[in-house]
Amino acid sequence: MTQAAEPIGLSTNDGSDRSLDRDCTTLSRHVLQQFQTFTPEAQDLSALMNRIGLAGKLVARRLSRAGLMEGVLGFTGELNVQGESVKKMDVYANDVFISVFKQSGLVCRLASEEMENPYYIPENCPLGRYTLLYDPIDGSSNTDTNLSLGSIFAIRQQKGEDLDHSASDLLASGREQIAAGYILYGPSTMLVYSIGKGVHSFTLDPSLGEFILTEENMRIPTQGSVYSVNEGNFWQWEESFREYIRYVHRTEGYSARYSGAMVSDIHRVLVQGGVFLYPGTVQKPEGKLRLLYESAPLAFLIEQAGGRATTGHEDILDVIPSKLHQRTPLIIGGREDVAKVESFIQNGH
Ligand code: P6P
Repeated sequence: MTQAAEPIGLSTNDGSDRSLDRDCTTLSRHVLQQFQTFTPEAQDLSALMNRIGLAGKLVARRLSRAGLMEGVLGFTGELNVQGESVKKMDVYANDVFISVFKQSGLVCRLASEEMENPYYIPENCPLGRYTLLYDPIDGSSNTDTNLSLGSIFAIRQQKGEDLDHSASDLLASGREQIAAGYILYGPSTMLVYSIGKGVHSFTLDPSLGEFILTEENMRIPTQGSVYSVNEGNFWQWEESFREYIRYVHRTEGYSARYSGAMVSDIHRVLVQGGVFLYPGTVQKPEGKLRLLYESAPLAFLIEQAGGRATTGHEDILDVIPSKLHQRTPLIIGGREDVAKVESFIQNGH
């Protein structure tokens, strides 16, 4: 007599239904679960995150084939608004984020490291009340060497009509962000995000073409062994930062990790604990990293995970920029690790 098939929906011995449920916990579903409602705002953010996921998939696909295709790697020969040489991947990824939001009715404006002024998607304005701020490829120096890279994003609610396209409402503190996160293009492609209800990570399952929930409510260790900084800049820093580096050099238990892509280094700090820092220099006290689409989104995320992010004198999320591409010093990580760096600054070393 043959064994009757298990009724669908009941858990089976191997827990296969549980894995089915996990495989169905996609990004868009998870956002709705976070809201525990289906209001228009919840639906909007769910659709927004789904499109950011699509952008991540398109960039990941391009990166995975970069060595096999013409015209993917290398420089364009142009300089961006930051005066930096532009990689072909920078341009491609920048265009991807614009394309995924066309005909979405969601995002009216996109502000990017690669564009001097925000890009408007006319068909979405004024209906679309959201603005996407993003660094399409963070760590583009790693593109031609097959090392980890990232994309960083933040979502803000448009304030006012912005009829003159000045986007002046974007010059506001990071506490105005309604969502933020990053995509990490590494051995696997991960998307980590928060809508202010904790930090959650997803892993791209290429066989499904979906980001599947990996970890919910991530918490950064308050203290870790990793310090992540480009020590090649040692002699350009203020003395307090040199004193901190001398401290970790002579103190047992610290390890230096630095990849050249902030998303990769900060993901390590989120998972294992520690601190990432990019101080200003005597010549450029404002630092290298940008506030609105690099430091503020990452600060939002790390604070949601129980960590801290500061300029050394002020919480990153409290800084109100005077210009779109404003730069900032950044110290970000576990509470105790950030406090240790601050102690050298406050003691006026
Ligand atoms: P440096 C990449 O260009 C980036 O913005 C961050 O991702 C990275 O941490 C940093 O700059 C690297 O800068 O000066 O150490 O090469």
